Amino acid sequence: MPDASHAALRHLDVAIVGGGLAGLYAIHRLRGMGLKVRAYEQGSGIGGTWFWNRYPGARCDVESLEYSYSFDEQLQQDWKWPERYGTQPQILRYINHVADRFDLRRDVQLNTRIQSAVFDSTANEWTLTTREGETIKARYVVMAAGNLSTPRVPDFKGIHDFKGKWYHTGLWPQEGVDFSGLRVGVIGTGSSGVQMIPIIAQQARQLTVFQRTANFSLPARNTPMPEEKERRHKAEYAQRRAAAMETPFAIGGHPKPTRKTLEVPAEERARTYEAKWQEGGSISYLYSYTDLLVSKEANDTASEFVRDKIRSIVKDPRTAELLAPKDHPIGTKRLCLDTNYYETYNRPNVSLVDVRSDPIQEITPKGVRLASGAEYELDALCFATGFDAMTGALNEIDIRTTDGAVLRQHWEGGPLTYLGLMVAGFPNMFIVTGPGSPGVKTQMIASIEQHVDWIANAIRYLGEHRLDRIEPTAQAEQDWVAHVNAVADSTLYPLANSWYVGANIPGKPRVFMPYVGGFDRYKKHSEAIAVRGYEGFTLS
Ligand code: N01
Repeated sequence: MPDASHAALRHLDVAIVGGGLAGLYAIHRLRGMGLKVRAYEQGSGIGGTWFWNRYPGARCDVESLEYSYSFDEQLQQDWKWPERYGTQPQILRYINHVADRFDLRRDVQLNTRIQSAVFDSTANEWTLTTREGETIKARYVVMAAGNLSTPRVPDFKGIHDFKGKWYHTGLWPQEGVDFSGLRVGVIGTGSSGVQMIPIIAQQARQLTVFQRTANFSLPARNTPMPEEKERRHKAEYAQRRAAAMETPFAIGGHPKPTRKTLEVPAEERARTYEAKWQEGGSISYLYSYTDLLVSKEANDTASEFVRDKIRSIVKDPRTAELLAPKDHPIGTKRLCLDTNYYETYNRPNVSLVDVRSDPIQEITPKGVRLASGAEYELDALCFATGFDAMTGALNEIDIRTTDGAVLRQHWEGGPLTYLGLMVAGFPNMFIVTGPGSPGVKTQMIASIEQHVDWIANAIRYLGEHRLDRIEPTAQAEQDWVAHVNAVADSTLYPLANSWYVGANIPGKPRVFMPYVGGFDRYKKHSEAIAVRGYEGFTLS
């Protein structure tokens, strides 16, 4: 509950929704402009994604020297990442360090869920209300509520009758879970499932994985941080960050490919794929050739290489064939990174159940029953079933204006934004890495910093020009959404049933949500728009 100091009506320049990596940087950046800001975070701690996703094996799939803030040279020099890829506890420790180092906590209010946000079109002011009963007034709102922050457990019949314990990866208990000696079921084989399954397999008496769709996964090849690698990286950190800005994924250190896949002889291709498989990481693999994400024929070669790897690792041929993805080209769903994922299926205590051919019918008090009637008795059940991605967090807030605009209605047919940053009809409301932004297809922190800087500059511009509001025109929004879709349609991405198109949520409109034209193009374009006096926006 908020303490007494929160009870009075609060007036802010900027109310920030969310206390994760985006919300925290927004506090730092906007407070640095002399603005009165405050972030509202529903969790009992800061960190967003890295606060909630504490499942066993949770780890970032971008290397730790890249997946970190760039806004402070001394911070990036001082911080020591212990491993090539940061674990959830390591990243959460880093976020807490940043909050302390830059004194951000005093402007974060924890355990506070924003329930509604209403824009008064006459006063040009937002009024936010919290579940805890507080009212906040602010000139601007920055929605930093995350893209994968609304965990989703499928609506299985009988789930509440299950006698064992069940968990979702995105709502994992802070104290952890001990699966020793238990019969455990995991539903879902996306990035979360793929990371969690090898660890749970080591603890559980029996692990049953319920797979609906096989996903491609590459070895992470995680290691303790090599000292020499860290030293070299830090010696040229600023240049490396700048170079990352010139790439589609905002990740440096990978030479851009120059050749098309089929121009290269098959034996040479196989050697390249093998070298990248051995090196580990997903960017390097997708950077093998220029056309892997635009040509199906090219992609088939990279997909088949990984399918063959799966067949060579997994001893039982039936299990191997089930694990080998065939319904989407590699890279068109988020490519997973793993440590011993496929090897785990060779363990005697692990079995794979295909719930594509025999779907889950219901959860029973004892376990999981499939349509065929087969029942699996379980002591614990883990849902790695994903999130209501990109729109879930904002649609949970009742966002409207006194002019009658309602965000949930505006987005009924799928999210509409201009640059992923603002929505027509909702003045002075900014979104960090929203739908229509490249955020989720990039090194997320780079996109967060770029978006927040853009927002800060827009707010400064309004102040300097004595203007009260900014909003995109309906035409600019329509054109941007059409552009986002046209870019996606020129690639193989739409071939996959992924959360990028809302496919994991029954009834969600199928619209391609992220901008896949590349971080580099997006950054130049959005910044040029600002330089041209905020083209496509109405300022008044
Ligand atoms: O979720 P997902 P996630 N019956 O949506 C299955 C980021 N992330 O939490 O594909 C049976 O990818 C579903 O099956 P299907 C990353 O961006 C990053 O794993 O819909 N199965 C799928 O297998 C990632 O993409 C990191 O057929 C059902 C799974 O559940 C995003 O978060 C780590 C089902 C959901 O996969 C989300 O990943 C973790 C049903 N009714 C996450 N409903 C790293 O940085 C759903 N499924 C490493």
